[in-house]
Amino acid sequence: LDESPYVVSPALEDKQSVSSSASLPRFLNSDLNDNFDYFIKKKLRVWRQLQNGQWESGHIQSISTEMASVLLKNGSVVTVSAEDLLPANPDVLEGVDDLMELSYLNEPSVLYNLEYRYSHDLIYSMSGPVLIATNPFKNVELYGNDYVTAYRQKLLDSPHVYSVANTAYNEMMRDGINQAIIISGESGSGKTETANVALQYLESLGGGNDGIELQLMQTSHVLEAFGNAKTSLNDNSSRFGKSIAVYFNDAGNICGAKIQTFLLEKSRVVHQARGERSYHIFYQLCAGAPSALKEKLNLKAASEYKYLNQSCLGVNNVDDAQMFQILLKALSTLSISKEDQEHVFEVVAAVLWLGNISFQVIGNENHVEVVADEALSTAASLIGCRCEDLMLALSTSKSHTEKDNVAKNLILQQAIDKRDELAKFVYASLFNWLVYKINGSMEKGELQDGRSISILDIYGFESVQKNSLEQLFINYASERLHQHFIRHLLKLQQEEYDLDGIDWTNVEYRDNKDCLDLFEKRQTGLISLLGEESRLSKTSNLTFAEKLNQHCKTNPCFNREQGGAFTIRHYAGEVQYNSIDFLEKNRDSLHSDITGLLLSCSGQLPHLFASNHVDDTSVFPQRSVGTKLKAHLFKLMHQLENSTPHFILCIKPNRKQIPGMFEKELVLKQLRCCEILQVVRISRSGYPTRLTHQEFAERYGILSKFDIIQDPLSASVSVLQQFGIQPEMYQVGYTRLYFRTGQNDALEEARKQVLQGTLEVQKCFRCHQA
Ligand code: AD9
Ligand code: MG
Repeated sequence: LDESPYVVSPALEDKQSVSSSASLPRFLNSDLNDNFDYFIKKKLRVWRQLQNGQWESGHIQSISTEMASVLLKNGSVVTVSAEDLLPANPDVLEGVDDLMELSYLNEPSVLYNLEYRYSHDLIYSMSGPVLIATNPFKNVELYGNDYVTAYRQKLLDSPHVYSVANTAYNEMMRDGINQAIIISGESGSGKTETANVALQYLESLGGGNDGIELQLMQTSHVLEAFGNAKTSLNDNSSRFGKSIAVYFNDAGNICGAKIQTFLLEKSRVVHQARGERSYHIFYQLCAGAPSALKEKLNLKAASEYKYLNQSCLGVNNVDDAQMFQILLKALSTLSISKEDQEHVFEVVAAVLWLGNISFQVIGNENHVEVVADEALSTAASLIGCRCEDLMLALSTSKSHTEKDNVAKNLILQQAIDKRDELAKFVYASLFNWLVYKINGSMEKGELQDGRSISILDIYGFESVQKNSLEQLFINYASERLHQHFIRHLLKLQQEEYDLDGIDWTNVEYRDNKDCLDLFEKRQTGLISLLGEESRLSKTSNLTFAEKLNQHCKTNPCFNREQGGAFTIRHYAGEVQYNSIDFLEKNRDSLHSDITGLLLSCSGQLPHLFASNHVDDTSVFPQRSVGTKLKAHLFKLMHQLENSTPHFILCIKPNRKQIPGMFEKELVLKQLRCCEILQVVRISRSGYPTRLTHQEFAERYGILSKFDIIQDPLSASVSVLQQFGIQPEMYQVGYTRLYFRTGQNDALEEARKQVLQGTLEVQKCFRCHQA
């Protein structure tokens, strides 16, 4: 630090926030003026921006008003516009734990710091209150019992998920307030792994005698087998959102846990894009089922099933058979009986066989009938119905006319859709049922409000080649969570400073409110319009696109494209969506004859799924998928608003999913989307400790000679002066006193000493209070 004799005002450090009015280079602006000679004399390091936007470091040789000579690492000297330079940090700050410690906070310095750490396998860094986790794409030696113990005992304090979890735990025990560990990041950035690491820490806190902590980790094996799949962005992509709340008793031991899941991507069961797979469980079952089970389910190799052999069958470095063994163990640990496990696999196999059911065209009107083959008979036997009933349900459709129930014959595409509808319904119901069963086995007793830590792992932002309703919903959920991030880290703090009248230079940031409005506006937002178009008859994706355009064209995040396509400018990038299938997918209706078929089944689970469906639709008959998701996210936000948040941002360092590769521009894009520099800036120049005048006077009044009842403000200020707290280290607001980090430590210490040692002062304190 001794190379850096000046304090840089946050507003002047960064390229984006520096005014260009002065004639000096931006990094030597105004109050740095006095240090100009010093900067050159010391030949301090700078970053120079290259044509391609990247940055290269060098040392300043000389500088004029507009141009600077810079000595580069390779020994050459270049003369560049001083406009293209930013100050670099002194070597002593290389690889600091917390970006807050950087003397110069600008994009190249932050990137360099993260890259330096990444190359030393230091994948975690703090950026003020946010933990940044850069995906190593390899095993790093940072986990396990020894590390857990070291973080618990505070023998280690470098940034880590363990340390975030430990803070959450301590705050929960101290304040009696629910905590939330909110993990964000784009697809493949490491959210699910990070959530598992956090869970591992909580697990180590131990439970009572009921072994609940042992069950916690096993939940991931089950949820990932049934809810994760290989996508083009991630070999183990979560196709559902998840929040797991771990509950504690007064002694601080785990006493229960509860999982909430959000919207599983159903379409994947019947169709996958190029290079992608369906849910892991299908391949695991085919590869790993013991022979008796294989025989019972009439199982073939994965390649024999049409739902699986569309594009890709294996995942690099993953042994599906071995994963199946891990799954079986997890199901047993979670107290799912052997009998129930068999029912589960019957449903999984039934889905596979349904996919192999084929149709043949009969008659002149292109009507179809189901081919009576092995696929039909196995599927029927696995769900527990007669072949004829299944044939009828898939090749005809009952229309309820006033007079009679007339069965209409279907054409090929209608029959395929109906078959797929059945497969998707059964699979999604199975997933929800598993979550329900797991919750049942982890609910050990009364769960107390204010004694829980939730770990949130919602799907990450996605932009793929063909973006459909699945991506739209995933990105909507991502926007919702991003708003929470912004609100807590950027908005609320600054609003409070503003309202309380303290001296504060506002830090600008991009709010995603417009984008959320686009989705959520009542009646004219995307979710409402989509719901309405799905409900009405004679609508199509084109009428939807037209309506959307009509109501949203003035929204800055919306753009209509050709046909039924449109573009949304998300916080994490622009995505073009094609609305073909939107209405169908959003309606997500189940033909009544499919429900009827399942209700008549002897298979325990299919029957249960159908009756649950009937119950649900009788409560909310017209709810579309989008409306349900919106309601679910609102409920989640409500829970989060009542919890103390702890943010973890996962960063994907390269698109290839390989270790050791740090693509700067990709990382920068992610840091920018989450306004990380602004978060650090606000934390650095902010005042994390706040007390109302009354609270301050009551707590530290015993250190003051003034009467705190009569005049709390004078009492407070006198204490601050008495302890030599510098004026720039605190601010006096209308209602509160604000302190920079650590500034009240001296007061706390003095207070402790007074309370412990000086009776006389205590008496005096009591008489003040009286
Ligand atoms: V998605 O939005 O669900 O598509 P995530 O959840 O953000 O995505 P995930 O946790 O699945 O990403 O991580 C992707 C892959 O990165 C994992 O399968 C691991 O191979 C790898 N990864 C992530 N974090 C770590 C880690 N801490 N250590 C080792 C990791 N590997
Ligand atoms: Mg995930």
